[in-house]
Amino acid sequence: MSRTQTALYVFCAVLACTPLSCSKHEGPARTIKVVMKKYSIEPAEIHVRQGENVVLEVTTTDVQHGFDVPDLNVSESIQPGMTATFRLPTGRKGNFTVECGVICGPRHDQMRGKVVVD
Ligand SMILES: [Cu+2]
Repeated sequence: MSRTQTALYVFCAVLACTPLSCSKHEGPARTIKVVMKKYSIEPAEIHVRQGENVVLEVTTTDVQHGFDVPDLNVSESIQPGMTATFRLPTGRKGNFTVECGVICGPRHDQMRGKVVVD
C-alpha cells in the first residue's frame, strides 16, 4: 500500500466512525412527550435507562410553566403554543423530582413529577 493509499484508508476509517455511531448513547433518541397543565405533569413518571438517548418534548395546555429537574440541572421554560425540545440527562441512576418552575396558581406546589433512571 502506498502512503497515499494508507492515508486514504485511515481517513475513511475515521469517517466511518462518526460521532453518532460511536456515541455512548444507545441508538437514536427516544422522544417522550410531556404535557404540563394546572396542576399536573403527564406522564407523572418518566422511566429511562441509564445512558439512554432521550429527548423530551414538553408543552403546556394552559399557562406558562417550567420543567425543572434541579438534581439534573434541567430548567426549561414551557410557553403556551410552543414545544420545548431538549435532551434529558440520563448519565446518573436515581429518582429525580420534576417540579414546575413558574408559580402558576394556588396549587402550583402540587405540580410534581419524577424522572427515574435505572
Ligand atoms: Cu406550573
